[in-house]
Amino acid sequence: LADKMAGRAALTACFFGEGAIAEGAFHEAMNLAALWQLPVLFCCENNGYAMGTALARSESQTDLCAKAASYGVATVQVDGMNVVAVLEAVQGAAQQVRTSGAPVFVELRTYRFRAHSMFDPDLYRVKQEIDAWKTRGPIHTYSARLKEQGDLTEDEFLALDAAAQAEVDAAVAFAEAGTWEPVEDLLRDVHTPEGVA
Ligand SMILES: Cc1ncc(C[n+]2csc(CCOP(=O)(O)OP(=O)(O)O)c2C)c(N)n1
Repeated sequence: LADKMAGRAALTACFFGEGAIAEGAFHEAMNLAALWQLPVLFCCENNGYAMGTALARSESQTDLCAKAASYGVATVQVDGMNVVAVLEAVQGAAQQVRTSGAPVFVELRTYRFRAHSMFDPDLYRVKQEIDAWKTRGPIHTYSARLKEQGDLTEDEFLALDAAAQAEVDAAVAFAEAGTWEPVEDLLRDVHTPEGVA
């Protein structure tokens, strides 16, 4: 909205899980983005479970694109496990937002291999389901495709994998060695008029 009012040619991308679609804020955002023709790319990562709640247990309409479409928002559904399909779908959707100035809703159909958090005992689904989705894991399928095409060797893959693991290990070590934020910083970047918060 700010970009449109200021006449800036910008696009805002919002990322959220399908769990957010059960919240009123999603519907208000869809309505106003469509009504006011705002340049927003809504990216919904639909992994089938909001924490431990399967989509069909919380939604009367499980077709998420139909919900966005009911507000007059253009929609695209894509296999979120396919790296190339995601790239193409999101590039196309972003282009559509830029040329039309109107919002587009992208549903990325994917899966969460691990529990929602360390407090989630993961008892709401069977191991076979997780294993079946793992065979479609994008790191495996995309690296296999690159190897088939002759664009990646096993050694190169292992080197990339080790580099990614080292980066994560370094980030964890950095976080664990860090100090607590000072209390004075709690309201930094919180956008409220001074004194109100
Ligand atoms: C505004 C708000 N409402 C409710 C919650 C409680 N809550 C935490 S996670 C969650 C479900 C999230 O679902 P999804 O985004 O699909 O996440 P996933 O389990 O796939 O990580 C909810 C309702 C919250 N954190 N914030």
